[in-house]
Amino acid sequence: MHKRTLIQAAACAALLAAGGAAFAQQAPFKIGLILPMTGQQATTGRQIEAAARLWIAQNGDTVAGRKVELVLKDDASVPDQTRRLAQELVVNDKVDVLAGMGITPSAMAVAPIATQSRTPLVVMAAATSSITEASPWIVRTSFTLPQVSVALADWAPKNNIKSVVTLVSDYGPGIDAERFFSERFLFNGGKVADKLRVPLRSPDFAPFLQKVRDLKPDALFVFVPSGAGAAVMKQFGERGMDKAGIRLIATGDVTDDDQLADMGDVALGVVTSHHYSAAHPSAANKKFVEAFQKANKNLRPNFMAVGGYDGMRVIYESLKKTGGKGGGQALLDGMKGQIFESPRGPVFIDAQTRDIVQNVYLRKVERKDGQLYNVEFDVLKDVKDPGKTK
Ligand code: VNL
Repeated sequence: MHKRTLIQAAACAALLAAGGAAFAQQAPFKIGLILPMTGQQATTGRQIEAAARLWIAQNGDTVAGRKVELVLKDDASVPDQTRRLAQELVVNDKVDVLAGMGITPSAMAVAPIATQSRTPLVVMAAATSSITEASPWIVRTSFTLPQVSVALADWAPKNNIKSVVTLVSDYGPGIDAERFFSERFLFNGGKVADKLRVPLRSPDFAPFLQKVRDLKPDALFVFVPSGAGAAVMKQFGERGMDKAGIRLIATGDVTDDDQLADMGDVALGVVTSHHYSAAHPSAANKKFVEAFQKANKNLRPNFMAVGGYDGMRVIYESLKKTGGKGGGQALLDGMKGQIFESPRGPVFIDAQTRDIVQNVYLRKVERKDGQLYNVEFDVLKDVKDPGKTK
């Protein structure tokens, strides 16, 4: 009796040990994805989550034999929440990678946590140039405002736009857009009649647009974050700006594919520059848009979705390179220098800056198959972020 119990106990312990080892080996690879699923930037969260899930559905939830788990958290784009959630994900959930970051203040709040915990942070949305300099553990798959603003400042003076007023959201990406657009536009001989900044939270564009009407520039240049474009467009139309002969030019954040279909005729003809259009005419993009719409009740993917989709690819490819083992430094090294064809076109993660190098397209809003789209008519190839200080 006694002997049998001992043998049983020993067998049990051996089983437990073996099970423990197997368990340790197969602990899932965790991606802590922090997004604004509620609040003013909720469309960004919805787009990126859908894109990340599409990536997993298309590529499987196992990489090099290792199970991958997405741990999604909603920060409502409140930076204090983002920081707290990132801390919890690193300390309690022991995530291997942090990802998401709907707005610049969220990315900035998490940067020190990435550095201290040596956890790679894949920024999929936020687009202020300096973000990648806030931590050597940051890799970006979205874009930067300087990257997309300069092309428009070259296009405008060649197209009868000699004077502008700029109107931007008063925080990181808006200040980048204002500065890089204005500097280049001035360099090209243009005149900037005024620079207006609107608050990020619950902006009222009316008084600003009134001021623009009085100044009567050839064009109004706008940056507002994804989700706010439709309100700008509506008020631009209601105030008769277009009829007063003022053209609207913008970064593609304003004619956001998430909202563009419902913006109406006022959007027709608006010229923007950006890195992604759902109408980008490549086979890879057609496949992406079709699959995304099929999986999401016909929702059209926007540039945020592509940032999320490509961010997942960068994580998967890097995990593959480590043979499923992961490890902060090895993952970060594996992310640097990746080259691939994104739905937006060819892209490259610059190993030096950890920022994305990509094509920037000039686009015009046109009706295509009965729906409004950003139709590309020119391209600047392989544009690096001009905002880097080093
Ligand atoms: C940011 C930049 C956010 C561009 C955006 O949408 C955007 C940012 C939420 O860096 O905060 O379109």
